Amino acid sequence: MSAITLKSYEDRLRTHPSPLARRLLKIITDKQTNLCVSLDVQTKDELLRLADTLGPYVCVFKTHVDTVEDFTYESVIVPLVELSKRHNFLIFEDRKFADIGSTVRSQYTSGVFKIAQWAHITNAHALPGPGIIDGLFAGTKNINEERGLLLLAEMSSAGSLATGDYTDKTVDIARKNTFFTFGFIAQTRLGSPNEDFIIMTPGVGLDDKGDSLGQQYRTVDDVISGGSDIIIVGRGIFAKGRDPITESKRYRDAGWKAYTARVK
Ligand code: S5P
Repeated sequence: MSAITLKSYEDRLRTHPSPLARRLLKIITDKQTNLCVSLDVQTKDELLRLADTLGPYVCVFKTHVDTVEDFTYESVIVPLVELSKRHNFLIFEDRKFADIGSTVRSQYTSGVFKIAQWAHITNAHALPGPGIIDGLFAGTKNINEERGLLLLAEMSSAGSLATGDYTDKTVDIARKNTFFTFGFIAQTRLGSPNEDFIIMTPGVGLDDKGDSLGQQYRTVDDVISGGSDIIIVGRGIFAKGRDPITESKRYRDAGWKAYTARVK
């Protein structure tokens, strides 16, 4: 893939249509990190410990709170939000909504997790059509802080059906509300050159090629030179035998170096 030239994060934060994206671009610029760590752990102690120790190196922490076995709102979300303020990172609940607007609105705002209350970012499949964005956006009505949505336009897993026409139509759907839908989970740069979607890319690993369940990894250089804005890394940082602090610094440095080369 040929290298893509894009404006700096700092230039983009002045003009981005989404308040959440402007806040995110400011954090990236101030902390000089385009690393999102995927906190895929099963206990609240591990989640909070990692959020505290790795907080300085990331712009975003991505969570799957439904996999935390001892989850309670008070013991997980309250301290996590506190840590997000202390270390200046955003929280991204990787919920991958995929239902009709009315249902996703309830899933986003209610139940045990009340995602809209605390997750600055969440994501959704475009499969149900534009009503899914309307439903989620309606869920932000009484929230007095920036909220943003990413659509899954492409996936990292082998055999993904989110390609070609599906990806193009996902971009079209995102265009209907760029105040809220600020970007994509994707593997490539999407949107036209005069648009500014934030691309967050999972399936990033410097030491592995994939796992036994279909995950596929690309290098940091490959992903950022291809026009992605933020790398999402999970097991590259946490897998057994790896030191999360050492690996976070390594991915942060690699991500920033690749970005600096891109904006030159
Ligand atoms: O296409 C995708 C989209 C997502 S959000 N591929 C992914 O792997 N993800 C998520 O990124 C996945 O749910 C997991 O939480 C993370 C990748 O984790 P890793 O351990 O493979 O880096």
